[in-house]
Formats: sequence, structure tokens, C-alpha cells
Amino acid sequence: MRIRKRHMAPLIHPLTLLMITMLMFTGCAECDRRAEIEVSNKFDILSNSDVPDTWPKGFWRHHTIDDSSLGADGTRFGDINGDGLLDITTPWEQGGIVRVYINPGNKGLKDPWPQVTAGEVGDPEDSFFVDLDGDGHLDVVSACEGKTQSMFVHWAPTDRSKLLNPAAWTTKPIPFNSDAVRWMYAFAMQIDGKAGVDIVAASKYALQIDGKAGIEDSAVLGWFQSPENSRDMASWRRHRLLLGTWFMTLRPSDIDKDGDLDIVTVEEKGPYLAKGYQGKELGVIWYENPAR
Ligand SMILES: [Ca+2]
Ligand SMILES: [Ca+2]
Ligand SMILES: [Ca+2]
Ligand SMILES: [Ca+2]
Repeated sequence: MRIRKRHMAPLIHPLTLLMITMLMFTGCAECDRRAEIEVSNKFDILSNSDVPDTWPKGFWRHHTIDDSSLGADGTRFGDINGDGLLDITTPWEQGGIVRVYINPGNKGLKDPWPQVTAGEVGDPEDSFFVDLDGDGHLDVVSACEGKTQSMFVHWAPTDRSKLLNPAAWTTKPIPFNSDAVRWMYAFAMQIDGKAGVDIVAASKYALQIDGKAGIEDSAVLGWFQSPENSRDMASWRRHRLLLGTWFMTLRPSDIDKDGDLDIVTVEEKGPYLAKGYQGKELGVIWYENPAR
């Protein structure tokens, strides 16, 4: 979401000013709201009408799928309703929601898409589709940074007719016995060849936040091991693979063509380096799967 600084102070009618002044001294909730407005007037979020129809002029035309929340982040595709058209899942980091958008097909493609809030979590940075319990219905996993620092599963309704009903979705955290970390990116991959599909996830360094997570071990690439019953959240286990600094995009790919999936990462050099990681080169990196 782009923001721009306002060029002009808003003109305020004298009566409006009087009302605001009166409200400022009443100590009511509306006062707080007014104060928020005063602060937010410093910035103006671009609305649809502010965005040019095409960019560069006359070329690419923009169509908004959803602009109703804040901080849209790692958008990913999947056909969640089985109609052959790719749908979208997007976490809204500042909005604290994870949404699924149903591709309406050619007729409605240029309008806002039908959508459902699959879950409400803090600071979701990434989300992706995966049928985690193997029931034939794609679920959504979200990875959170900020102060939340958790992974969540948003279990999809088994009744497809309820896909757009937020009450039919169930959000559960994946607990892990370790310091919390600021998760940046995650994807599904069968790691151990056992039980269900597992989750590979990576994070970025974290300063101490509310007494959680030090910088020395918070930037990690690791995986969450699915138990036999993936809905038994308490039985999920996390395994660390290695330390890093600030993992960005992750991709599974058999880079060396030996028959197992390796992991491709992009690692940014943050201001803090994890202990034992000083001097390691950062950039586009692939980690070879030791299975073969
Ligand atoms: Ca679809
Ligand atoms: Ca499922
Ligand atoms: Ca597994
Ligand atoms: Ca390989």
C-alpha cells in the first residue's frame, strides 16, 4: 500500500474547528478518534481514484482485487474451489487479517473479487495454500512477524458452499517449543517422507521484543514436521536447519536434478548477523537436500 504526504493542509470550517475543540475537552472516546484523525491527516492513503488507470500512461491497466485493509503482503496462488481458475491468498500485515480471493473468471475479473477473511492474526507476513490434512480441500497457512511471531493454520470448511463464510474457517496456531521468531516466508514440502506434508519456514533477525527472541538465534531456516494427524496441533515439531540473517523468498526446487527438492533462498543482509554466521555470503543461495 503506497502512502503519500499531503501537499496542503485541509481546510477546516470554523464550526468544525469549534466542535473538535469542544470534543478535545470532553474526555470521550470520540476525542481519541479525533486525535487519531489529527495524526492521520499528516498522511493520505492513496485511494483508487488517485491511482492512474494505466502505467506507464497508455500501457498496463490496473484492476483492484481488494484495497480494504492495510499492508497487503506475500500473495500466492491456488485453486481453492476447484474450478480450474487460480485463486489468491494474501496476508494483510497491518490489517491483521488473512484473506482468500476467489477468481471470478472473465466476467468479474476486473471488479473486486469475492473474498473471505480466512483468519484474523497479528502481523501476518506471508500466507500460502496447502491441503494440510489431506481432506481434498486447500487450507491456508500464515506466517507472522512483528510481535506475533507465530505460524497459523486456517482450516478451510469441508463444505465448499461455505468457502466465503468466515465463520466456517478455523484458525489454529502451530505451537513450537522455542523462542519466537519473526517469520517471513513459508511453503509446503514433504521433508521426512512420513505422515503429511511439512512446512518449511524462515525468519529474520529480531531484537528483543517483549522479552522474546534474541538476535542470535531468531533468524532461522527450519521446518515444521507434520504429525500423523495434522489437526493435532500439539504434536507438530519444529526443526532448525540453519541460522541466517534475514530470509526473504524461499522456493523448493531440485536444483541439482538428483531427485530430491532443494531449497532456494534469497537472504538479505540485515544490520545484525546471527552468531556463527558472520562472514557468510548473502544473496541468492540454494541449500542442497542431503537425502541423496
Ligand atoms: Ca478457483
Ligand atoms: Ca484441508
Ligand atoms: Ca512429513
Ligand atoms: Ca536435489
